[in-house]
Amino acid sequence: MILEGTGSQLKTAGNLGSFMQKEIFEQPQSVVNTMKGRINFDNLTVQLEGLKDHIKEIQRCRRLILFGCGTSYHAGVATRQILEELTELPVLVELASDFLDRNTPVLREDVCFFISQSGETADTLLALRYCKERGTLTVGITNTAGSSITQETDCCVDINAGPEIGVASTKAYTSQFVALVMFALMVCVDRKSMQERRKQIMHGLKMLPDHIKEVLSLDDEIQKLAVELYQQKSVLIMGRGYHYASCLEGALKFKEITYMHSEGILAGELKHGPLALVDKLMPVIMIIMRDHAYTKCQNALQQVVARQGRPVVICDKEDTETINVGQRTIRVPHTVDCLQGILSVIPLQLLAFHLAVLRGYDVDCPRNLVKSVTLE
Ligand code: G6Q
Repeated sequence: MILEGTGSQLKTAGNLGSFMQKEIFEQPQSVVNTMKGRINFDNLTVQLEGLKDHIKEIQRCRRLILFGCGTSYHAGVATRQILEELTELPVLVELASDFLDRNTPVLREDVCFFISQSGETADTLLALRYCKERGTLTVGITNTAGSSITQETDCCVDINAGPEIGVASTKAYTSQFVALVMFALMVCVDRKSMQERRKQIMHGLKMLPDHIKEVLSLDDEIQKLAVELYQQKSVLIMGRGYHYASCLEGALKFKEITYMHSEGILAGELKHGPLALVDKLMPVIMIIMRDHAYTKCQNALQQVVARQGRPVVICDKEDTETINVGQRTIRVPHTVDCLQGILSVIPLQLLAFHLAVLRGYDVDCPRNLVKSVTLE
């Protein structure tokens, strides 16, 4: 399906032209569906029914291990930091295929999470069986009730994002993200020292649908950026901390549907190699948000600019320091640090979509890919 017209033309026609675009624009509602009936914003509690019989065991465990492939793996990378902070447990994130290639020790005291939109991905399912055989508690995070992962895990959280048809995952990613943050909030409910932090995050979750709407309203601006970029061969996406996952996920969207070469680069690694790629011709997108990594990201920006790079910066709309230095910016609303990654990834979803349309590709069914990878 080749789309014509700009994003806004498609939207005002009340007829979003592809499943992917429709699913990107559903995110203010899909994140609400993930939270619905589970969060009480008055008494600041979270109840994930599927986990309630196992929560004590989870609180006593030694490590959390998150498994997934592709986008679902990125949801683990995106939430690792807040899980470490709120659970005070070591958290490992594993690509299921890589985990299976090793003879990886897992311990009975580990709790293993299997993140999968479809619930049928072969590598994730095989990793689940491997962990089960070794006696760990297994938890599914899926979008498909009745799927193999929901049936074979000891307990499960349905992310309730609604059916996702576009091969490139969008709303499932943000709902997986929200579900994992809710899990972290549930685990630390009794920790006195965490109550202020929990309140902040709950507030961020409450505001999330409005913040996502605000990001989606940047669609026309992002479409214009796509017009400038669509004939390029390559795009580098750089960030760190909470936003490294958005870089990886953005680069995956670019590869999948635009067929452009794209890499998500951890800004802390720039000097160890990737900086050699930067010159005045290389398209670069940087994510710089007002969080604990801000100064380090500003340093990375200076390194890129010093090599004649002209990055587009996704930043906080109130960050005048970044806005005033003359870089091209995409300005998103500010939220609590651990949820900001949801707002930094959506501009990249939109950009990938517009680039693919301008390049004349079928955004819903990219070449060589299928929605559910049921073979190893
Ligand atoms: C991303 C894709 C893909 C997907 C994996 C894992 O845009 O949809 O990377 O996330 O194939 O699929 P499941 O989440 O269904 O396990």
